[in-house]
Amino acid sequence: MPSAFPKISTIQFEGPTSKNPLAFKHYNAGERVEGKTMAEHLRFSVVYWHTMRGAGGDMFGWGTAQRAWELGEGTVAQAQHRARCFFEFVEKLGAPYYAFHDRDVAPHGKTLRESNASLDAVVKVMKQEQKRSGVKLLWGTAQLFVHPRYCHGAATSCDANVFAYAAAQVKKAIEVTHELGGEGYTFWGGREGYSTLWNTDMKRELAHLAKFLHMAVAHKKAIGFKGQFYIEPKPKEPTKHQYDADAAACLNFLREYDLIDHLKLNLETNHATLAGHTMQHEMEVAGAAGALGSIDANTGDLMLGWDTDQFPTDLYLTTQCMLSLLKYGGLKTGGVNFDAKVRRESFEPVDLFHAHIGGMDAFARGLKIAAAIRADGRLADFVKHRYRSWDSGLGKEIELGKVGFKQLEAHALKHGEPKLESGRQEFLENLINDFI
Ligand code: XUL
Ligand code: CO
Repeated sequence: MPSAFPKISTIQFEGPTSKNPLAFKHYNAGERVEGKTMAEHLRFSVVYWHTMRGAGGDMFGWGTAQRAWELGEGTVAQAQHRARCFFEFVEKLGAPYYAFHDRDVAPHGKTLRESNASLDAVVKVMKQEQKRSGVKLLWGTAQLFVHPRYCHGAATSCDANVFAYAAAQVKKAIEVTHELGGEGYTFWGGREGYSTLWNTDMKRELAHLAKFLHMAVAHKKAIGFKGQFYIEPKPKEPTKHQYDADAAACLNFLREYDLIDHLKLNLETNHATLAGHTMQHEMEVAGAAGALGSIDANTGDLMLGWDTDQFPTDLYLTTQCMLSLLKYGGLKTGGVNFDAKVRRESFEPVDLFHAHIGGMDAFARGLKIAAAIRADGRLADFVKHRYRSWDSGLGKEIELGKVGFKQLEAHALKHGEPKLESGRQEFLENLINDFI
């Protein structure tokens, strides 16, 4: 097979002084940080959809991307060829994982049977390519938002026949994920939400979504798939309100419908910011609930209010991500998955390399900075010290549930006005800057 990236060889680590744009300056896969290699901490993953299927089109213009492997045929053979090109990219980049939707690797058929057959034919090639390259599947998912049948949603559609079609599609997607040895499976509710409440029975739709997920859990068990299920929060886009709005909404939904033991969260930076949160906030919400599963690493644009899915290069962002990840014990089945796309103006294949190398280096630096902040200890000591009134005496008794309002009233009457201390935000911001 002719090379899709003939001028590019495997990306090497050359260190911080290198001027080579096609080399890592900070991501050194085998380098150890806090007792694990960078590769083990970061578990980088490339997404099939933006990397191979993103043509750079927007609502004002056609695609711009120059992709020699796009022959415009829409056939299974074409999809198989594209899959081989994808693995060449991931292998040359040196990322250990990838993620895909069923319908971005294989064409939509006229019937479900035909779609499944096309998917099987492409999965066969993906399996061969995984074996050849050593690249593994982080998670699979089903695309339940492109086809017109899903215009009212999939699991939350007003039409039970659509629910059934979506269930059949997800059943197959879980099965091929299992076949490819996937370490997880993600549910992102592409159109699980509403455009207007005038036509929507929200209570019923939410109950249907829960039923759908319970069926998925049952099927997972039935076929012996051991991968982790994730739910991916996003507040809006394409619908005006997506039910999986943010980490807190997802956790509440999972608890209400008795799904909390079966799904963790796959958090995405640009989704967090669309919800009015920072990624660090979302990671702390998930981490505190023991539900921090995986991250879709990208970033938005401060000036734009939509999901721009840009590659992450901001060291404050990656440092915050890595501080939260290290705090909650690191990634297990999840990864740092670049759900990100190059700009419409960055239309050459080499831009795909620049983008991923930059994201990987930014996360490697975030990891090193976070580890240095933790080794220094002043930040953690400050926080610990700030809460010291809870470590003994009254605070400890409150935490242990040994006192009630009566005893607390007696305490307040006896001790009078509490003496507070500064929160020292500016001091801490300066402290963090010493490491960046
Ligand atoms: C959409 C998004 C999806 C999911 C997978 O905003 O993030 O690509 O990650 O369906
Ligand atoms: Co995503």
